[in-house]
Amino acid sequence: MPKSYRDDFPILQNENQSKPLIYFDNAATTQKPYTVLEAIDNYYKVFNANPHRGLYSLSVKATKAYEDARESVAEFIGAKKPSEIIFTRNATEALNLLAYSYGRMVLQDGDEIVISIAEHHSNIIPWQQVAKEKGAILKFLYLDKHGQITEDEIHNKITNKTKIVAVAHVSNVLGTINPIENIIEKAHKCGAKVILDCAQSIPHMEVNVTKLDVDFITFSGHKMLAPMGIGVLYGKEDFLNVMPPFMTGGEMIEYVDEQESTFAPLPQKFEAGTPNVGGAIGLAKAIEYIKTVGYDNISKIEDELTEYALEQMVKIPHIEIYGEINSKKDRCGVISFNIKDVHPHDTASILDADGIAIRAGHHCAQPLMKYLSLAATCRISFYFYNTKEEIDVFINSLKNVRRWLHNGD
Ligand code: C6P
Repeated sequence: MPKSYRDDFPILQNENQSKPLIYFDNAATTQKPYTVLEAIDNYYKVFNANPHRGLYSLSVKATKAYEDARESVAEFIGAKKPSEIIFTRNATEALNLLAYSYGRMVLQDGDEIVISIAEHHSNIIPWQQVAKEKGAILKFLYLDKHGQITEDEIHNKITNKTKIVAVAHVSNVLGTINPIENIIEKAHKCGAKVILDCAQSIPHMEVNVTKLDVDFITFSGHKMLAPMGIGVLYGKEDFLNVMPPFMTGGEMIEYVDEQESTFAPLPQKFEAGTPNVGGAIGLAKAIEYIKTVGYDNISKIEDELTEYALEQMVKIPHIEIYGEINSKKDRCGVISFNIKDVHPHDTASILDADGIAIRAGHHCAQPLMKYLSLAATCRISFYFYNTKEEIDVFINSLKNVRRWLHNGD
């Protein structure tokens, strides 16, 4: 990997616990390059103003930057129009918007919503809530022993009763890439709409909404080099147009009377209140950075890192890895594992003492944990700025975990 990528990230020059920082928690959030940090800094220093409201030049500039960011996102994901891009706080808010606006609008008693057992809580709880309210039924696609959703599951669970299918493109626990083309095809044949949670895919691979013919996608900026507090909902214009607003207030109206209001057209209808202009500018810069590195390059680097890590991890005694261990199969650089007789929190703390940041816990996927008969796992997740040298340090540290705790092997 050219050294220059790493040099672009100020935090990667720092130490953690007096050791060089090894950041392996990229599925939780990614680090930010200088260009993104500088763009946000410049916005607040040079043209901070409330967009869409002011008639003075500073506000016009802020409005233009915010709307330019929307255009960048639209172009990046292959949307037909910028107005199909709704800025939210994060993927969670985008998924809630869909459940409470689209879900409430279309679901009736006995209708079915299909999700997978590997969903993040953000793509489970909103559907549970709306299903209860509407008398709809929440059904789950289960996984085979490799962590994959099978053809049979898709065939059997998605039926003419299904109104909504909402699945993660990539699992945040197992790193599995789901068979989304087949899911979209089956759902559309049955007249259902498809929501893809791209929180864990879009930082690493191309997502083109037009090629996929997907109805809605959601993602968070902070998992793809942008700041926290900016997320995206993409929706096909025809659906967004007929959906009721999720939140109401300033910015999203056309006219407000004492008892009734009319709403602004897309995208403002779904963006109540002062938006996160700095966040949108940061997201546009992050997209620019990702394009410069290139998805082909990102995949190549991450596939090599995943293969290198898995090859060595499987040889460590007492380790159990969950999901697909063949790095060539449909999987990304997210690896969940446990060390026998060691609580994942202890593993994470011991690795932290060596400067390595990993996540341990249920990863906001408790139904998956229960399905796999696990309480928690350790999880490492790579981004293109990670290196094989970092994996070497991690493997050494991992080998010492049981020794630390048991004075044993
Ligand atoms: N997963 C993780 O460590 P927010 O928090 O709204 O930015 O993203 C929610 C979300 C939705 N879907 C998937 C597949 C996700 O992985 C996440 C966030 C983080 O795995 C934080 S729990």
